[in-house]
Amino acid sequence: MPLFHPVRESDVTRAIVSSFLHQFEEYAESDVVIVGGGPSGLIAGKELAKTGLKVVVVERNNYLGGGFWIGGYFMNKFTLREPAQEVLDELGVPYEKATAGLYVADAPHACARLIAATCDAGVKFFSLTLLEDVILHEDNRVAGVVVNWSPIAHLPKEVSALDPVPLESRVVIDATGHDAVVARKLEQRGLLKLKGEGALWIDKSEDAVVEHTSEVHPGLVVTGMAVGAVYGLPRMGPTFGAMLLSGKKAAEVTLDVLKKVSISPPA
Ligand code: 48F
Repeated sequence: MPLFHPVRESDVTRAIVSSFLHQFEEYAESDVVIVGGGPSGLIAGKELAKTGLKVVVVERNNYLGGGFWIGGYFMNKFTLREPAQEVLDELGVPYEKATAGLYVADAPHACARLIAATCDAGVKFFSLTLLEDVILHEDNRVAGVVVNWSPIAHLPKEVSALDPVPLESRVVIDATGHDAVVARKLEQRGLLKLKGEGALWIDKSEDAVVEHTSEVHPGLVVTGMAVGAVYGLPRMGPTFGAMLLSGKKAAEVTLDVLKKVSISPPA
């Protein structure tokens, strides 16, 4: 007597295709698109989805977490400074005190818990999905993103010339880390000037990143290391408190933006 229920192979394919397409169709329009599934993007998504908003994360890799799986060098321990350990308390991640105000934790544990909490909050994900461009509407307001299947970037020209598809949203969050990919799309069109990331200075960088987490252009909020690239702030290396608190602030900023604007879809 077999352990598993009998099933047709074609039903396995149909289950995947119809579930994915249903979700893709539903999230062709959402309240918030977050580009980048690293720590700052995941925290922002979790906080926003908790309020009932429709949130989707677009991630070019086939896994979420960005740089949060590894702390520094090749070692999977990360640090954070007070008061960011409170976020680990919320997520249920254990940590140890290293020195006064400095904590160390297992990166895989924290990353896995953060991903799970983000899923539990209701955020949806498009993996292997690369941001190619932004949608700009009246007054150059960012009104969504243009995405493609990410392996396309590594394929021959005949294939890589495939057209991408647009995803509409009321706000876009750039959580693409050091590259600040979404903000750069605006820079390419002369709508924003990026200062570029500064050299490492832990004490200065973390407060500055949280402080500068903001709406940099109508419809576009920046979080995490993308903030450093936009505002020319020092980098902080393997300490992650600012990523978590910047993600939280990005959610607050986004809620304020959404309160101010009421954007209806095109007729
Ligand atoms: O790099 P990442 O973890 O950004 P973050 O949230 O955190 C930075 C820290 O990991 C660390 C640090 C802090 O101590 O210095 O670097 O700011 O996550 C960025 C995510 O964005 C994805 C990328 O694969 C990663 O998972 N990403 C980047 N470009 C694109 C993208 C793109 N064009 N389309 C889709 N996803």
